[in-house]
Amino acid sequence: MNIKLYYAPITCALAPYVTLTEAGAEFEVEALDFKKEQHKSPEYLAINPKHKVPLLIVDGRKLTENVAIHQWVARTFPEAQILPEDPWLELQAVSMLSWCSGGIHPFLSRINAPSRVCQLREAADDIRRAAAEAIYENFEIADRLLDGRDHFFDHFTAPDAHFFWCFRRATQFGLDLSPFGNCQAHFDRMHLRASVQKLLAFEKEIQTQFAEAA
Ligand SMILES: N[C@@H](CCC(=O)N[C@@H](CS)C(=O)NCC(=O)O)C(=O)O
Repeated sequence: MNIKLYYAPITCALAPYVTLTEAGAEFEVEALDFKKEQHKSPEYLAINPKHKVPLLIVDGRKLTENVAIHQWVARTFPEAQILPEDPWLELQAVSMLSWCSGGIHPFLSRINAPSRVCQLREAADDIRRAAAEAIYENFEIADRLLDGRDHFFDHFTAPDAHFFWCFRRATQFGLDLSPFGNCQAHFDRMHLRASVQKLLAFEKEIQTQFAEAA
């Protein structure tokens, strides 16, 4: 099986990098330089008109969206238990992935680029403030879910990887995350995983390559 992950540093494509690694999958990574707008190049648009990462290509077939990609990883490498085995818990995990993707990520995107929501420059601070409030509300929920637990479920699963990315992105925006001690502890624990260490080393390597080529 030939697996290729289209990825860019910092982005939510970090999450499937982690789940594929946790699953023991052999995969190739195609890193895009967003600063050079490689995700909007005609070549990439021809593969993925959404101009987003992650994109997974499996034996020539394309799969976009984190929620679907993690499920593919879970089904393809069942022994890795990337999603809980129990059908109800599995759906709870899919629900959490959708929450990360649809309920948290869009607010992170607004903080990163308020002009995508409103072109008025004077609106930018308000958009960021409202998005930060939504992030805090969501992290409060996550903090309660993680109370007394190492992971969202009884072992590492895809929502841990996806939420790890959400929390990491929030740390990069200088938000006050101090009220979310359980999320912070989860974030610290995730850093100890071999998959995350591999990812962070890979990210650094790619960022260095991109900086040298700039
Ligand atoms: N719902 C998608 C979101 C993917 C997404 O928004 N990716 C961002 C990076 S975090 C991206 O590629 N943005 C580039 C763009 O929108 O042009 C998923 O969860 O896979």
